[in-house]
Order: sequence, then C-alpha cells, then structure tokens
Amino acid sequence: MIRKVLIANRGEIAIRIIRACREMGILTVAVYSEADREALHTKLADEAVCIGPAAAKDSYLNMEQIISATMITGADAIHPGFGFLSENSRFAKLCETCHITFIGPDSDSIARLGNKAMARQTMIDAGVPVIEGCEKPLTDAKEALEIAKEIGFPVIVKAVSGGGGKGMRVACTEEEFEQAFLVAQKESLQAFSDENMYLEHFVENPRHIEFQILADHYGNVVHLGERDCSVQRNHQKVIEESPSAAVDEELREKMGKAAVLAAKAAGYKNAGTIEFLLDKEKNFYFMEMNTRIQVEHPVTEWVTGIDLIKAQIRIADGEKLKWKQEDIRISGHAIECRINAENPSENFRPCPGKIQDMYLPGGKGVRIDSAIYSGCEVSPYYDSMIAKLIVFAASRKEAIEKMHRALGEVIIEGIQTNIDFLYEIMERPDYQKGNFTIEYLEKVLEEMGENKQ
Ligand code: MV4
Repeated sequence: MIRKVLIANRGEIAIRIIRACREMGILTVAVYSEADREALHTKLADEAVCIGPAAAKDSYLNMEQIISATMITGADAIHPGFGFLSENSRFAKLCETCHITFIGPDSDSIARLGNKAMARQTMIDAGVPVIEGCEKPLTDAKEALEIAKEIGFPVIVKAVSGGGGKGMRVACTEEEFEQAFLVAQKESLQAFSDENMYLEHFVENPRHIEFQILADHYGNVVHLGERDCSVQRNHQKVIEESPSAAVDEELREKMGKAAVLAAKAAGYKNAGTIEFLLDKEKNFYFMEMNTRIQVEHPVTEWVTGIDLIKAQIRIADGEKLKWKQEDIRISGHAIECRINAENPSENFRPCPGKIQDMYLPGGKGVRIDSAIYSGCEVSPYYDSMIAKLIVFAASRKEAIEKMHRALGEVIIEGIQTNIDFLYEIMERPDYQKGNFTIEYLEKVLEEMGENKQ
C-alpha cells in the first residue's frame, strides 16, 4: 500500500499531486532546489527536502539526491509529474531496483516508447495507422536521400530519440534534403547523444489530436477521449480543449480504438497519451506516445469526471481499473489556457521576477492550477508557465465565453504575462469556429504584426 509519496517535481503539477494525495490520505514529501525554498510546493507538502542548487541538473534532475530523499523520508512511491525525470527510463529503472513504486509505466515501456522508431514499428505491427515512412534508423544522409525519394517529398526527418519537436526538420525537395538531415542529426546528437534518424512523409496543415488512456496491471485499457492541442507555438502548446471541434462520435470511436490498441501493443501500464496527426480528409496517424501525465490533463478530467492523478496512484498501487469503456462518458466542453511569464511583444521572451500583487478568477466552471502567490518569485531557472486556467461549460461556445470572462478577471502585477494575448484569441472568429491547425498561431501572429505596422 502506498502511504507516502515523494513528488519529484515543482510548480503547479507538484501542487496538483499534493492535493490528490491529501484527499486520499497519503502523506507527501516535496523536494526543492535552493531557488525553491519559498516555493508553494515546499510549504504545502507534509515534509520537504532540499536536493541541491537551482540549476535543474543539480536538483530536479539529480537522481541520486531524489532517491536518497525518498529513503530518508521513508516514502514508498515517487510521482515524477511531467518534464524533468518523468520520461527517463534509467530513473524508472533505479526506482524499480530500489523497490520504490514509480507512479508511471515500467522502465521497459518508457525506453521502448522513447525510441520513436521502435514505437513506430510497434504500432505498425499492431495495425495502428502510421504515416508513410521508414522506421529503419538512418545515420547516413546519402542513404537517407534514396529512401526519401521513395517516400516522396515533402519529407520530415526525425530523431529516433526525439519527441516534442526536437531534432526535426522538413525537406520540401531533393535539393534541401541533405542539409535538413544533417541539421536535424546534429541537433539530435547534441540533445540526446544519438545520431539515429528516421523519415516520414510530411503531412501538411494537420491538427494535433491526442487520446488519454488509462491501463492497469491486468491488461485493462480504457480511453478517455481526445484533446485538441493544435493551438501551439514552437512546439509549446498554448490552448488545449476537449472534445475537439474536429472529432465527431464516429471518429472518436475509431481513434479511441486505435489508442487502446496502441497501449495494449506496448504492454503499457498507468496513464498515457497517444498523439495523432489528423489531416484535412480526417485520416489520422500515430505520432508518438507520451508516457507521463501531461500539462493539459485537466480538460480530460473535466469532461470525464475522472481524477487522473488519483487514477495514476491507484494503478501504481496495483488496483484494477474501476471503469469499462462503456462507463466512460464525455460530456460538456473544457478549455485550458497556459498562462506564462513572458512578453508576447518581445517574441514571447520569458519574464521572471517577483509577483507584486495578484487576483485569480473563480466562479462556476473555473479551475486554476498554479503555484504562484502574492509576493512569490518566478524563477528564471525553470519553465515560464505560472498557471493553468481551465474552464468547463455545456457547449464549446459557452466554454469560450467563460474563458474570455475569466481571462478578463486575472490580475498579475510585477511581471509580464501572455494573458492579453490569450484574451484576444478568444475573440477571434476563426478560433470560435474551431477553424485551426498546428500552423494557426504562426498565422495569427503574422496578422497581429501586420495590424500594428
Ligand atoms: C509531423 C508533422 C507532419 N508530418 N510528422 C511535431 C512534434 C512531434 N510530436 C511530431 N511533430 C510533427 N510531426 C509528419 N510526418 C508535423 C509535426 C508538427 C507538429 C505536430 C503537432 C503539433 C505541433 C506541430 C508543430 C510542428 C510540426
């Protein structure tokens, strides 16, 4: 039985996990860096252990320190949150070796799905649709060019160890290919120490649709519907919603079945997300599987009524899933906006600093997940996301109206944020109609730039 959980993370997700544990009667241990002595997660947990200097590599990424903190406090499980060590198979393995319950999938699943070429092959074997391409790892640009010609241009070069957009380049023609391959490969070598690349045909103007799944240790898998994460910039999601305006009941059932098949083929356990691209003709293709709880999980929680963090803990503790697929009902509409400490008029440059004063919105159908408080410091060392504003209403239209209202109430003084930018998007007819793909924000920003000149 899990009695005490160490949270190997910071910020709003650490708070989210502390809240779930407290409601379940589970004790919590926070770990914090020297920069986070006054952070909310440090104050709110039952115990807190300092694990090192501000730089993430010395603290939140320091496996030995985190395992030591777990041992010293007698915690029996670690929740990794997202980012940091959440998708590090060596860390999950270390937990397994030390008989600490890692609240997530086993280290083998993380390793297998982290290798994007292997993940692709697993999906092909299972009959999950993938984009035409070549999962054979390639290191030589000349050899890759021959395969690219067979696939047909445009082609996208992806790092086998990549994900989330790192180590990726598009080549529109044969002439561009070698350069694109070498740049992507160099990036991959630097970021992941891996020169292995793979190729896919490049799908133009798709939507990013991802499915949440839950899988227990006894082979039961359910999907909790989709999230539309197309509104993003530089591979950073900005607005997410569930359900997607582009997915009807029939498509949801088809994609959901594929997502469950994907999880089963990977022998997956715990909460996971299957990313798909959805093209204009409503063809969908497997991209990658994320083996962590995601930032945008609250929109799924709201349309399904399921607490995903509690579900993760129960699964890790060996409980059977409480739901069969037919028990899962999607109702209403939820939208999440990521509030970042950044300046939109300076190309979204991060803007850390002290929050002098603040007021966050409330009312029916409004949820804030955040770790900020009046007088707190937003550190330059970590991610600039300072709050998530999530709304729920019966329809998409009402959810947008509610988000617009709630964004209008936010007061954050002392630092720059993207709140006004988000507020403007809620007012756009194209957004309101659900008319967007992954290129949407780029076009919006171009338009906004033109209007200023
Ligand atoms: C693609 C693609 C088009 N065609 N693959 C970006 C992150 C990673 N999950 C996969 N990504 C993409 N893969 C093919 N064959 C376009 C993207 C992509 C993207 C995907 C989802 C959300 C935002 C994106 C932004 C740029 C590119």
